[in-house]
Amino acid sequence: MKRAVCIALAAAAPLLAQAQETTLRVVSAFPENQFYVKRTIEWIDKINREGKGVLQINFIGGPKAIPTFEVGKAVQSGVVDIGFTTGAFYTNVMPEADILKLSETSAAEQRKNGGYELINKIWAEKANMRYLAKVVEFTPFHLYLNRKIDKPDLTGLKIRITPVYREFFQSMNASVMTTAPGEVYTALERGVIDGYGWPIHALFDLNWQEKTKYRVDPGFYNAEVGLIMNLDKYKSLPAKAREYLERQALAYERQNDFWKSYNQNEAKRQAEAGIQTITFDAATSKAYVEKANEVGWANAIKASPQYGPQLRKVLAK
Ligand code: 173
Repeated sequence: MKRAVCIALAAAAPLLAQAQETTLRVVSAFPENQFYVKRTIEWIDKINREGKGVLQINFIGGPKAIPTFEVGKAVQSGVVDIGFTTGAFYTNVMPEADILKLSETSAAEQRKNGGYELINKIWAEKANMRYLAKVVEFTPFHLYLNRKIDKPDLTGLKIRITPVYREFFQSMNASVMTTAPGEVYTALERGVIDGYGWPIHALFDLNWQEKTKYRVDPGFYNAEVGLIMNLDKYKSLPAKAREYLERQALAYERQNDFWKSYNQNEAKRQAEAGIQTITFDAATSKAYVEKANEVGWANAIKASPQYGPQLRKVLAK
């Protein structure tokens, strides 16, 4: 009898170990053919290789699985565990999400100056989320156009936006239209828009260089792409799985210097593809960037009188 119990326990041991392994479901708000997503899938592959028996991640897909602007809600409600997205795509969960674009301090600095804790306080309280890591930064946004301008005036132009650019482009009299990245190519092809806001990089991933004539320099703000997780799921993880996930997320974030050289090369590629730059005189350029920041913070504080000013302390320099 005793022996039988021993044998039964021995047989169950691997099953018990397996029961400790957690599997998380991840979706991307960016199209799967974007380099961002490929890089994230490589990160997931590494997690799965090294995390056997502890943590596995199942990549569900891009906007075909969950539409770009619904990923935040899916993470908030726990329909998925983790979202790969940017704050501008989940302002329908909380307006604070889009404020991260105003970061002048780096993710590494925000881990030290209280920024990371503040972000997680807000994300937990208002969105039922844990902000795991920022994995794109050091990346300005630009205005791309198919019509030439000689001053920062967009009167009569229809520009594709997300919340990132709305108030800034409207302050230059643009008429604006919000779309997910996956719809920009067709809008350009059909001439529905005269331009769009987008980072300095990742144009080629979606072939937009084929339909783009000009880039306005300088850029403004600082693109943020991150990994957000359902807070209940995060809290329910076994300690070992949570530590492992956090370690891997931090290791991914620590590679962000990668974007500095990548972006230089992307600007070069744009020039080689025939995209011309539109620049203004020095005073106008300076005013352009200052206006972006002014409009950005004014809107952030209006949208979140409670947290806008607190975020400013840790994000601005
Ligand atoms: O333009 C966008 O779709 C957008 O808001 C964004 C934000 C961060 C990275 C890439 C795009």
